[in-house]
Amino acid sequence: MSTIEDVEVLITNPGRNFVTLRITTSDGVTGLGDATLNGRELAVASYLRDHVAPILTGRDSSSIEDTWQYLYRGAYWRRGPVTMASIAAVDMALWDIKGKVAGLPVYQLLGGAVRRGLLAYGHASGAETPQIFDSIRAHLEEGYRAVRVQTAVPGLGQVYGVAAAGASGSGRYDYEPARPGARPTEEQWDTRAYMRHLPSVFEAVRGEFGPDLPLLHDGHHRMTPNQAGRLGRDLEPYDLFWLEDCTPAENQQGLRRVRELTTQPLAIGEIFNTVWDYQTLITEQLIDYVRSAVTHTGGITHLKKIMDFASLYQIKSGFHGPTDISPVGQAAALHLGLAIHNFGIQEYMRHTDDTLEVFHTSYSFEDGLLHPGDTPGLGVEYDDAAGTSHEYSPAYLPVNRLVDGTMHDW
Ligand code: CS2
Ligand code: MG
Repeated sequence: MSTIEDVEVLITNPGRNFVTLRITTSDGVTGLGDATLNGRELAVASYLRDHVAPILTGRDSSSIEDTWQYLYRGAYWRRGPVTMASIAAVDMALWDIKGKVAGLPVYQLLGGAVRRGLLAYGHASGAETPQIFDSIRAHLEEGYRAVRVQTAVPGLGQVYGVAAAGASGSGRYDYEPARPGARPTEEQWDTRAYMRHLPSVFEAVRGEFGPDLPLLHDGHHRMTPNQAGRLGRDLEPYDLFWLEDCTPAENQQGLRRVRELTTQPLAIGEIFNTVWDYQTLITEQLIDYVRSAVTHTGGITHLKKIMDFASLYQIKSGFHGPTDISPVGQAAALHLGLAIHNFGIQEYMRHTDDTLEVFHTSYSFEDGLLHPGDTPGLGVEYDDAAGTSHEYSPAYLPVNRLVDGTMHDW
Protein backbone atom coordinates (compact mmCIF):
# COMPACT_ATOMS: atom_id res chain seq x y z
CA MET A 1 0.00 0.00 0.00
CA SER A 2 1.26 3.46 -0.90
CA THR A 3 0.83 5.81 2.06
CA ILE A 4 0.89 9.56 2.59
CA GLU A 5 4.40 10.33 3.79
CA ASP A 6 4.80 14.08 3.61
CA VAL A 7 2.31 16.96 3.63
CA GLU A 8 3.69 20.44 2.88
CA VAL A 9 1.95 23.82 2.79
CA LEU A 10 3.56 26.10 0.20
CA ILE A 11 2.83 29.83 0.29
CA THR A 12 3.88 32.13 -2.50
CA ASN A 13 3.04 35.59 -3.80
CA PRO A 14 3.88 36.04 -7.49
CA GLY A 15 1.69 39.19 -7.63
CA ARG A 16 -0.97 37.74 -5.33
CA ASN A 17 -0.97 35.18 -2.52
CA PHE A 18 -1.48 31.49 -3.22
CA VAL A 19 -1.57 28.58 -0.75
CA THR A 20 -0.76 25.14 -2.19
CA LEU A 21 -0.78 21.75 -0.52
CA ARG A 22 1.76 19.17 -1.67
CA ILE A 23 1.34 15.53 -0.65
CA THR A 24 4.16 13.05 -1.24
CA THR A 25 3.53 9.28 -1.03
CA SER A 26 5.79 6.53 0.24
CA ASP A 27 6.44 5.72 -3.44
CA GLY A 28 7.65 9.26 -4.08
CA VAL A 29 4.60 10.40 -6.10
CA THR A 30 3.54 14.00 -5.44
CA GLY A 31 0.12 15.62 -5.73
CA LEU A 32 -0.90 19.28 -5.57
CA GLY A 33 -4.02 20.94 -4.19
CA ASP A 34 -5.10 24.60 -4.21
CA ALA A 35 -5.97 26.01 -0.74
CA THR A 36 -6.15 29.73 -1.57
CA LEU A 37 -8.85 31.68 0.30
CA ASN A 38 -8.62 35.28 -0.84
CA GLY A 39 -7.70 37.62 2.04
CA ARG A 40 -7.76 34.78 4.62
CA GLU A 41 -4.89 32.71 3.23
CA LEU A 42 -3.02 32.05 6.47
CA ALA A 43 -6.09 30.67 8.24
CA VAL A 44 -6.26 27.80 5.73
CA ALA A 45 -2.47 27.34 5.84
CA SER A 46 -2.67 26.91 9.62
CA TYR A 47 -5.68 24.56 9.44
CA LEU A 48 -3.75 22.35 7.03
CA ARG A 49 -0.38 22.57 8.72
CA ASP A 50 -1.51 22.32 12.34
CA HIS A 51 -4.57 20.06 12.15
CA VAL A 52 -4.67 18.13 8.85
CA ALA A 53 -1.06 17.27 8.01
CA PRO A 54 -0.44 15.42 11.30
CA ILE A 55 -3.49 13.15 10.88
CA LEU A 56 -2.92 12.42 7.17
CA THR A 57 0.50 10.85 7.33
CA GLY A 58 0.44 7.06 7.16
CA ARG A 59 -3.01 6.91 5.49
CA ASP A 60 -3.62 5.05 2.22
CA SER A 61 -2.98 7.64 -0.51
CA SER A 62 -5.46 5.94 -2.87
CA SER A 63 -8.48 6.34 -0.51
CA ILE A 64 -9.95 9.59 -1.79
CA GLU A 65 -13.58 9.18 -0.67
CA ASP A 66 -12.66 7.79 2.74
CA THR A 67 -10.17 10.60 3.36
CA TRP A 68 -12.82 13.15 2.39
CA GLN A 69 -15.29 11.67 4.88
CA TYR A 70 -12.56 11.37 7.52
CA LEU A 71 -11.81 15.09 7.29
CA TYR A 72 -15.46 16.23 6.92
CA ARG A 73 -17.23 14.01 9.45
CA GLY A 74 -14.21 13.40 11.62
CA ALA A 75 -13.62 17.06 12.50
CA TYR A 76 -17.08 17.37 14.11
CA TRP A 77 -17.05 21.06 12.99
CA ARG A 78 -18.50 20.84 9.51
CA ARG A 79 -18.59 23.22 6.57
CA GLY A 80 -17.26 26.79 6.38
CA PRO A 81 -14.78 28.23 3.90
CA VAL A 82 -11.60 27.46 5.86
CA THR A 83 -12.52 23.82 6.51
CA MET A 84 -13.83 23.20 3.01
CA ALA A 85 -10.85 24.85 1.28
CA SER A 86 -8.56 22.64 3.37
CA ILE A 87 -10.49 19.47 2.50
CA ALA A 88 -10.52 20.59 -1.15
CA ALA A 89 -6.74 20.90 -1.22
CA VAL A 90 -6.28 17.38 0.15
CA ASP A 91 -8.88 16.01 -2.27
CA MET A 92 -7.27 17.64 -5.32
CA ALA A 93 -3.82 16.40 -4.31
CA LEU A 94 -5.10 12.82 -3.94
CA TRP A 95 -6.80 12.94 -7.38
CA ASP A 96 -3.53 14.30 -8.81
CA ILE A 97 -1.67 11.36 -7.26
CA LYS A 98 -4.22 8.81 -8.47
CA GLY A 99 -3.91 10.15 -12.01
CA LYS A 100 -0.13 10.05 -11.93
CA VAL A 101 -0.13 6.49 -10.59
CA ALA A 102 -2.62 5.41 -13.29
CA GLY A 103 -0.79 7.35 -16.02
CA LEU A 104 -4.07 9.13 -16.87
CA PRO A 105 -5.32 12.73 -16.77
CA VAL A 106 -7.89 13.18 -13.98
CA TYR A 107 -10.76 13.75 -16.44
CA GLN A 108 -10.29 10.15 -17.61
CA LEU A 109 -10.68 8.90 -14.04
CA LEU A 110 -13.92 10.90 -13.80
CA GLY A 111 -15.43 9.09 -16.80
CA GLY A 112 -13.67 10.66 -19.77
CA ALA A 113 -14.31 13.70 -21.96
CA VAL A 114 -17.86 14.47 -23.04
CA ARG A 115 -16.87 17.49 -25.19
CA ARG A 116 -13.91 18.82 -27.17
CA GLY A 117 -13.23 21.73 -24.85
CA LEU A 118 -14.80 24.12 -22.37
CA LEU A 119 -16.38 27.43 -23.40
CA ALA A 120 -14.61 30.14 -21.39
CA TYR A 121 -15.57 33.68 -20.52
CA GLY A 122 -13.24 36.57 -19.75
CA HIS A 123 -13.66 39.84 -17.85
CA ALA A 124 -14.24 42.97 -19.91
CA SER A 125 -14.81 46.24 -18.12
CA GLY A 126 -14.46 49.99 -18.42
CA ALA A 127 -15.40 53.34 -17.00
CA GLU A 128 -17.23 54.58 -20.10
CA THR A 129 -18.71 52.91 -23.18
CA PRO A 130 -15.63 53.40 -25.45
CA GLN A 131 -13.36 51.67 -22.90
CA ILE A 132 -15.88 48.87 -22.45
CA PHE A 133 -16.00 48.34 -26.23
CA ASP A 134 -12.17 48.33 -26.40
CA SER A 135 -12.00 45.81 -23.58
CA ILE A 136 -14.54 43.52 -25.26
CA ARG A 137 -12.65 43.77 -28.58
CA ALA A 138 -9.37 42.93 -26.84
CA HIS A 139 -10.99 39.81 -25.36
CA LEU A 140 -12.37 38.76 -28.74
CA GLU A 141 -8.90 39.17 -30.26
CA GLU A 142 -7.49 36.95 -27.51
CA GLY A 143 -9.93 34.26 -28.62
CA TYR A 144 -12.71 34.60 -26.06
CA ARG A 145 -16.17 33.68 -27.33
CA ALA A 146 -18.04 34.86 -24.25
CA VAL A 147 -17.48 38.00 -22.19
CA ARG A 148 -18.53 39.30 -18.81
CA VAL A 149 -19.18 43.05 -18.83
CA GLN A 150 -18.73 45.28 -15.75
CA THR A 151 -19.03 49.05 -15.78
CA ALA A 152 -18.32 52.05 -13.60
CA VAL A 153 -21.39 53.90 -12.31
CA PRO A 154 -21.73 57.66 -12.88
CA GLY A 155 -21.18 59.51 -9.61
CA LEU A 156 -19.35 56.64 -7.87
CA GLY A 157 -15.58 56.17 -7.68
CA GLN A 158 -13.74 52.87 -8.18
CA VAL A 159 -16.28 50.05 -8.49
CA TYR A 160 -15.63 46.34 -7.96
CA GLY A 161 -15.03 44.42 -11.16
CA VAL A 162 -13.85 47.38 -13.22
CA ALA A 163 -10.15 47.21 -14.02
CA ALA A 164 -8.30 50.40 -13.16
CA ALA A 165 -5.81 51.06 -15.98
CA GLY A 166 -2.58 49.25 -15.22
CA ALA A 167 -4.02 47.82 -11.99
CA SER A 168 -2.38 44.46 -12.58
CA GLY A 169 0.99 46.16 -13.07
CA SER A 170 1.48 44.13 -16.25
CA GLY A 171 -0.49 46.34 -18.61
CA ARG A 172 -3.03 43.54 -19.00
CA TYR A 173 -6.66 44.31 -18.52
CA ASP A 174 -7.60 41.50 -16.16
CA TYR A 175 -9.08 42.59 -12.86
CA GLU A 176 -7.44 41.65 -9.56
CA PRO A 177 -9.70 42.68 -6.70
CA ALA A 178 -7.34 41.93 -3.78
CA ARG A 179 -5.09 44.89 -3.07
CA PRO A 180 -1.82 44.70 -1.16
CA GLY A 181 -1.86 46.46 2.20
CA ALA A 182 -2.50 45.89 5.88
CA ARG A 183 -6.21 46.85 5.62
CA PRO A 184 -8.92 46.67 2.96
CA THR A 185 -9.49 49.72 0.79
CA GLU A 186 -13.01 51.23 0.83
CA GLU A 187 -15.32 51.68 -2.13
CA GLN A 188 -18.62 53.51 -2.45
CA TRP A 189 -21.94 52.10 -3.58
CA ASP A 190 -25.40 53.28 -4.67
CA THR A 191 -27.73 50.50 -5.87
CA ARG A 192 -30.29 52.83 -7.50
CA ALA A 193 -27.61 54.62 -9.53
CA TYR A 194 -26.25 51.23 -10.66
CA MET A 195 -29.69 49.92 -11.62
CA ARG A 196 -30.44 53.06 -13.64
CA HIS A 197 -27.15 52.88 -15.52
CA LEU A 198 -26.57 49.19 -16.26
CA PRO A 199 -29.30 48.54 -18.87
CA SER A 200 -28.01 51.42 -21.01
CA VAL A 201 -24.56 49.80 -21.06
CA PHE A 202 -25.94 46.46 -22.24
CA GLU A 203 -28.08 48.22 -24.83
CA ALA A 204 -24.93 49.89 -26.22
CA VAL A 205 -22.90 46.65 -26.13
CA ARG A 206 -25.62 44.66 -27.94
CA GLY A 207 -25.87 47.47 -30.50
CA GLU A 208 -22.14 47.33 -31.18
CA PHE A 209 -21.45 43.57 -31.02
CA GLY A 210 -24.75 42.10 -32.25
CA PRO A 211 -27.05 39.43 -30.83
CA ASP A 212 -24.76 36.37 -30.87
CA LEU A 213 -21.99 37.10 -28.37
CA PRO A 214 -22.76 35.53 -24.95
CA LEU A 215 -22.68 38.38 -22.39
CA LEU A 216 -22.52 37.91 -18.62
CA HIS A 217 -22.77 40.26 -15.66
CA ASP A 218 -21.94 40.00 -11.94
CA GLY A 219 -24.20 41.87 -9.48
CA HIS A 220 -21.97 40.87 -6.56
CA HIS A 221 -24.70 40.30 -3.97
CA ARG A 222 -25.67 43.96 -3.90
CA MET A 223 -29.43 43.92 -4.52
CA THR A 224 -32.49 42.85 -2.58
CA PRO A 225 -34.60 40.13 -4.25
CA ASN A 226 -37.06 42.77 -5.48
CA GLN A 227 -34.28 44.92 -6.91
CA ALA A 228 -32.66 41.88 -8.50
CA GLY A 229 -35.94 40.89 -10.14
CA ARG A 230 -36.43 44.37 -11.49
CA LEU A 231 -32.87 44.56 -12.88
CA GLY A 232 -33.21 41.10 -14.39
CA ARG A 233 -36.38 42.22 -16.16
CA ASP A 234 -34.74 45.42 -17.39
CA LEU A 235 -31.87 43.36 -18.85
CA GLU A 236 -34.07 40.75 -20.56
CA PRO A 237 -34.07 42.57 -23.95
CA TYR A 238 -30.26 42.15 -24.08
CA ASP A 239 -30.40 38.36 -23.70
CA LEU A 240 -27.68 37.85 -21.07
CA PHE A 241 -26.08 34.42 -20.67
CA TRP A 242 -26.40 35.00 -16.92
CA LEU A 243 -26.81 37.50 -14.11
CA GLU A 244 -24.52 36.44 -11.28
CA ASP A 245 -24.96 36.91 -7.53
CA CYS A 246 -27.96 39.17 -8.01
CA THR A 247 -28.77 39.02 -4.28
CA PRO A 248 -27.08 37.56 -1.18
CA ALA A 249 -28.08 33.90 -1.16
CA GLU A 250 -27.67 32.96 2.47
CA ASN A 251 -31.45 33.27 2.47
CA GLN A 252 -32.09 30.89 -0.41
CA GLN A 253 -35.82 31.54 -0.36
CA GLY A 254 -35.20 35.10 -1.56
CA LEU A 255 -34.51 33.64 -4.98
CA ARG A 256 -38.17 32.60 -5.26
CA ARG A 257 -39.08 36.29 -5.48
CA VAL A 258 -36.41 36.91 -8.14
CA ARG A 259 -37.76 34.00 -10.20
CA GLU A 260 -41.30 35.40 -9.97
CA LEU A 261 -40.12 38.67 -11.48
CA THR A 262 -37.71 37.67 -14.23
CA THR A 263 -36.73 34.89 -16.66
CA GLN A 264 -33.12 36.09 -16.54
CA PRO A 265 -30.73 33.06 -16.17
CA LEU A 266 -29.12 33.19 -12.71
CA ALA A 267 -25.71 32.04 -11.44
CA ILE A 268 -24.88 31.74 -7.73
CA GLY A 269 -22.40 29.99 -5.47
CA GLU A 270 -18.84 31.34 -5.50
CA ILE A 271 -18.99 31.83 -1.72
CA PHE A 272 -20.85 28.56 -1.04
CA ASN A 273 -18.93 25.61 0.26
CA THR A 274 -21.16 22.53 0.46
CA VAL A 275 -24.13 20.93 -1.27
CA TRP A 276 -26.27 22.08 1.67
CA ASP A 277 -25.83 25.71 0.60
CA TYR A 278 -27.49 24.76 -2.69
CA GLN A 279 -30.29 22.52 -1.44
CA THR A 280 -33.23 24.91 -1.92
CA LEU A 281 -31.72 26.62 -4.96
CA ILE A 282 -31.30 23.30 -6.76
CA THR A 283 -34.43 21.42 -5.75
CA GLU A 284 -36.67 24.42 -6.56
CA GLN A 285 -34.70 25.26 -9.73
CA LEU A 286 -34.08 28.78 -8.48
CA ILE A 287 -30.74 29.07 -10.29
CA ASP A 288 -29.40 28.00 -13.67
CA TYR A 289 -25.66 27.81 -12.96
CA VAL A 290 -23.55 26.55 -10.05
CA ARG A 291 -20.72 29.07 -9.47
CA SER A 292 -18.64 27.05 -7.01
CA ALA A 293 -14.90 26.65 -7.29
CA VAL A 294 -13.35 23.22 -6.74
CA THR A 295 -11.05 25.06 -4.29
CA HIS A 296 -13.83 26.37 -2.04
CA THR A 297 -16.31 23.50 -2.21
CA GLY A 298 -14.49 20.52 -0.80
CA GLY A 299 -12.62 19.52 -3.93
CA ILE A 300 -13.41 17.44 -7.00
CA THR A 301 -15.16 14.74 -4.94
CA HIS A 302 -17.74 17.09 -3.43
CA LEU A 303 -18.30 19.40 -6.41
CA LYS A 304 -18.88 16.36 -8.65
CA LYS A 305 -21.66 15.29 -6.27
CA ILE A 306 -23.18 18.80 -6.34
CA MET A 307 -23.13 18.75 -10.15
CA ASP A 308 -24.74 15.30 -10.33
CA PHE A 309 -27.48 16.54 -7.97
CA ALA A 310 -27.86 19.73 -10.07
CA SER A 311 -28.13 17.68 -13.28
CA LEU A 312 -31.47 16.29 -12.08
CA TYR A 313 -32.84 19.85 -12.19
CA GLN A 314 -31.31 21.00 -15.52
CA ILE A 315 -28.78 23.18 -13.71
CA LYS A 316 -25.32 23.52 -15.23
CA SER A 317 -21.82 24.46 -14.11
CA GLY A 318 -20.25 27.89 -14.31
CA PHE A 319 -17.25 27.27 -12.06
CA HIS A 320 -15.51 30.20 -10.41
CA GLY A 321 -12.15 30.91 -12.08
CA PRO A 322 -10.81 34.35 -11.10
CA THR A 323 -7.11 34.98 -10.50
CA ASP A 324 -7.40 33.97 -6.83
CA ILE A 325 -8.08 30.38 -7.88
CA SER A 326 -4.53 29.10 -8.43
CA PRO A 327 -3.56 27.25 -11.61
CA VAL A 328 -3.97 24.02 -9.60
CA GLY A 329 -7.57 24.90 -8.71
CA GLN A 330 -8.22 26.00 -12.28
CA ALA A 331 -6.83 22.73 -13.67
CA ALA A 332 -9.08 20.76 -11.30
CA ALA A 333 -12.11 22.71 -12.59
CA LEU A 334 -11.17 21.92 -16.19
CA HIS A 335 -10.84 18.17 -15.58
CA LEU A 336 -14.22 18.13 -13.85
CA GLY A 337 -15.88 20.35 -16.47
CA LEU A 338 -14.67 18.15 -19.30
CA ALA A 339 -16.11 15.02 -17.70
CA ILE A 340 -19.58 16.14 -16.50
CA HIS A 341 -22.54 16.24 -18.86
CA ASN A 342 -24.04 19.39 -17.33
CA PHE A 343 -21.09 21.70 -18.00
CA GLY A 344 -22.21 25.26 -18.83
CA ILE A 345 -19.29 27.70 -19.05
CA GLN A 346 -15.94 28.25 -17.32
CA GLU A 347 -14.67 31.58 -16.00
CA TYR A 348 -11.09 32.12 -17.15
CA MET A 349 -9.02 35.09 -16.00
CA ARG A 350 -5.49 34.44 -17.08
CA HIS A 351 -2.77 34.34 -14.43
CA THR A 352 0.26 36.62 -14.60
CA ASP A 353 3.53 35.43 -16.16
CA ASP A 354 5.12 35.41 -12.68
CA THR A 355 2.37 33.07 -11.46
CA LEU A 356 2.93 30.72 -14.39
CA GLU A 357 6.64 30.55 -13.54
CA VAL A 358 5.69 29.11 -10.15
CA PHE A 359 2.93 26.86 -11.49
CA HIS A 360 3.82 25.06 -14.75
CA THR A 361 0.50 24.22 -16.38
CA SER A 362 -0.49 21.95 -19.22
CA TYR A 363 -3.97 23.33 -19.89
CA SER A 364 -4.63 25.20 -23.12
CA PHE A 365 -6.95 27.91 -24.46
CA GLU A 366 -7.69 27.74 -28.18
CA ASP A 367 -10.59 29.13 -30.22
CA GLY A 368 -12.34 30.17 -27.04
CA LEU A 369 -12.18 26.67 -25.56
CA LEU A 370 -10.16 25.50 -22.56
CA HIS A 371 -8.74 21.97 -22.30
CA PRO A 372 -6.96 20.48 -19.26
CA GLY A 373 -4.39 18.58 -21.40
CA ASP A 374 -3.43 14.92 -21.23
CA THR A 375 -0.60 14.99 -18.70
CA PRO A 376 -1.25 12.33 -16.02
CA GLY A 377 -2.91 13.77 -12.89
CA LEU A 378 -4.00 17.42 -12.83
CA GLY A 379 -1.14 18.48 -15.11
CA VAL A 380 0.36 21.22 -12.92
CA GLU A 381 3.88 21.20 -11.40
CA TYR A 382 5.15 23.53 -8.69
CA ASP A 383 8.53 25.23 -9.12
CA ASP A 384 9.99 25.51 -5.60
CA ALA A 385 12.73 27.97 -6.52
CA ALA A 386 10.28 30.35 -8.19
CA GLY A 387 7.73 29.85 -5.38
CA THR A 388 10.08 30.68 -2.50
CA SER A 389 11.33 33.81 -4.26
CA HIS A 390 7.94 35.49 -3.61
CA GLU A 391 7.01 35.95 0.04
CA TYR A 392 3.50 36.22 1.48
CA SER A 393 2.31 39.76 2.04
CA PRO A 394 -1.16 40.79 3.25
CA ALA A 395 -3.72 41.76 0.61
CA TYR A 396 -7.44 42.25 1.04
CA LEU A 397 -10.59 42.49 -1.00
CA PRO A 398 -12.08 45.98 -0.70
CA VAL A 399 -15.06 46.78 1.54
CA ASN A 400 -18.08 48.63 0.29
CA ARG A 401 -20.02 51.49 1.90
CA LEU A 402 -23.14 53.35 0.90
CA VAL A 403 -22.76 57.06 0.26
CA ASP A 404 -23.73 57.82 3.90
CA GLY A 405 -21.03 55.46 5.20
CA THR A 406 -23.17 52.38 5.97
CA MET A 407 -21.35 49.11 5.28
CA HIS A 408 -22.93 47.29 2.32
CA ASP A 409 -22.59 43.90 0.66
CA TRP A 410 -20.04 43.66 -2.07
C1 CS2 B 1 -15.77 37.63 -8.79
C2 CS2 B 1 -14.44 37.45 -8.09
O1 CS2 B 1 -14.92 36.21 -10.47
C3 CS2 B 1 -15.93 36.67 -9.96
O2 CS2 B 1 -17.05 36.46 -10.34
O3 CS2 B 1 -16.89 37.66 -8.02
O4 CS2 B 1 -13.64 38.52 -8.51
C4 CS2 B 1 -14.49 37.45 -6.57
O5 CS2 B 1 -14.88 38.67 -6.08
C5 CS2 B 1 -13.15 37.09 -6.00
O6 CS2 B 1 -12.69 35.94 -6.59
C6 CS2 B 1 -13.23 36.93 -4.50
O7 CS2 B 1 -12.13 36.26 -4.03
MG1 MG C 1 -18.57 36.73 -8.96
